[in-house]
Amino acid sequence: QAGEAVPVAQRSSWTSFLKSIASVSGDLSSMTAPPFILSPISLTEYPAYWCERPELFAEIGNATTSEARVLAVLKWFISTLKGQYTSRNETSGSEKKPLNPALGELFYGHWPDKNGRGKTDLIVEQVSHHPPITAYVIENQSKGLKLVGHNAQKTSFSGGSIIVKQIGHAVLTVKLPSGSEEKFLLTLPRLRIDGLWYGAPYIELTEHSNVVGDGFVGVVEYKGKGYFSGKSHTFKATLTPQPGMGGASTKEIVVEGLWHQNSKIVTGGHGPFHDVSAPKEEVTAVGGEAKGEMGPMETRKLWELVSKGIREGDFDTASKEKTRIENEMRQRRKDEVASGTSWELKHFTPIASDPLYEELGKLAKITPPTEDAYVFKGNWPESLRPSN
Ligand code: CLR
Repeated sequence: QAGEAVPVAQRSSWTSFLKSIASVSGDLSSMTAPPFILSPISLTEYPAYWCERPELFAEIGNATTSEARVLAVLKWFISTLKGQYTSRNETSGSEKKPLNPALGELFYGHWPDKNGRGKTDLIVEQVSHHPPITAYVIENQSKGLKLVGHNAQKTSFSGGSIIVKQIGHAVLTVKLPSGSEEKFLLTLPRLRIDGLWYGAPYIELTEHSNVVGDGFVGVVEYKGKGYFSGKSHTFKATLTPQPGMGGASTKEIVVEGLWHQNSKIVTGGHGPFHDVSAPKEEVTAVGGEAKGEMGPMETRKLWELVSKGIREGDFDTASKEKTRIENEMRQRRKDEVASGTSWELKHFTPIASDPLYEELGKLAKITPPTEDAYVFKGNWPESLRPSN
């Protein structure tokens, strides 16, 4: 029955929400949804999903050959998918609609050093509000690893599902002991959000994404229920060495499995590959101001009362506070226009085309051939890098 998981009092507003999704395509982020589907967490917190297995990230820095390195990158990448795409179902019963970040919204955090893996730091900044674009940097300085990326979404409605095309990419820079650098380009899968009719949305990954670098072109293909293995969350990753790109190896490597469980190498080697049955490790949020305090644009401070309202079921307060913030932001934009100024980003500088995306993208025939990017300014807050 329609709306089975929807509280009875919210069924008609859920139906009209679905109708408006079907008619408005592009950007769902600013659409008003019924309370039961609201998440108290802003999209600026989502980049933390990239590092919830910090030891796998650190392992990339320990690899000593191209092949070992690209395998470590792939293993870390695949191991983030469970957190990125199924964790809301586990913590709140279904996919939820995150808070739509304000321009300049910030999130800072870290994962502590443990068992020699080194400390990993995170900065996130909302670099555009309309359309919503989130930029992030994750760095493990002691292992010479830095991930810089941004993401946005284009949504459409098809066959009762929301189709989310992810726009954006990430570049992982690995500093080698020799002093030279190896760079990897990562692109993102397409999402299909099913279960809408019942009010219990969940994500399936579709199409493919790429991991390109160190002499290898990697393609990760995603399939859901009803496709070749018949199971949800199936993937197949193929790493193809590029002749003349330095990779000493010439053999293709294929990995197959379920991204939310485990996988194995089936060609070019054998044995278990990734396994995400062990619990992940959430980021420790820190304030970016003096003494680790949170400034007014830091996500947990900015949305404090909205989140509290959503968590406690006080949707009146949540909605009043949300309107107050949105009006404040609108006023800020008006003032900027009036004074001929514009909002200055704190941690990132936009560039119209990322040369590395073009160079590595060409190898994997990634479309579009060029994409913009956000370059990290290198300014870590004192609370994350006391030595600065
Ligand atoms: C953001 C980038 C992360 C991975 C990720 C996971 C879930 C995605 C989210 C991204 C973007 C926003 C998203 C969300 C799932 C639902 C939500 C697509 C890609 C949309 C805007 C909300 C739809 C509303 C229904 C749940 C009712 O690395």
